[in-house]
Amino acid sequence: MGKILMLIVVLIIVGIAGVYFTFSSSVDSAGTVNAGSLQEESISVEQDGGIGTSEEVKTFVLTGEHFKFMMNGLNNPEIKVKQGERIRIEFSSVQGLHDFVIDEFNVATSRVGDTDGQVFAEFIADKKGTFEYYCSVGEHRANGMKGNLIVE
Ligand SMILES: [Cu+2]
Repeated sequence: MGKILMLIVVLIIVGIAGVYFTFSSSVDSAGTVNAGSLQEESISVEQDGGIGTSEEVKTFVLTGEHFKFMMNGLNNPEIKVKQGERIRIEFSSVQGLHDFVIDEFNVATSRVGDTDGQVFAEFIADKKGTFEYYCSVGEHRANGMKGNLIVE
């Protein structure tokens, strides 16, 4: 009797594991297909696949307002990364029209106003140094809307 119970328990466990495995692998493939509906996500998924690495993306979330960038309460923050890292900049405006540009990495988001939501740019920090990021709208850069990306 005890052996039969044991056998039933084992069968149930194996069954659950099998269902779980099937379920999780179908979620993986469905997730990739469904990502098409989320434009941002599908782009990063494709880029990750294209490069052929599982390296994670380092994300920085900035906002723009009159003549300055903000990140975590800091004005025109230093953005420090390591050489070779994949960087994602998520940018939105809380006031006025702005963008986020780094010439040396060919990074430029589209210009956003405060009702336009969030845009992003991704790049690989493939060279060391200090590079200026700035807003290319009007005289914003000259008025101090800029900061440094430091690649170590
Ligand atoms: Cu600006």
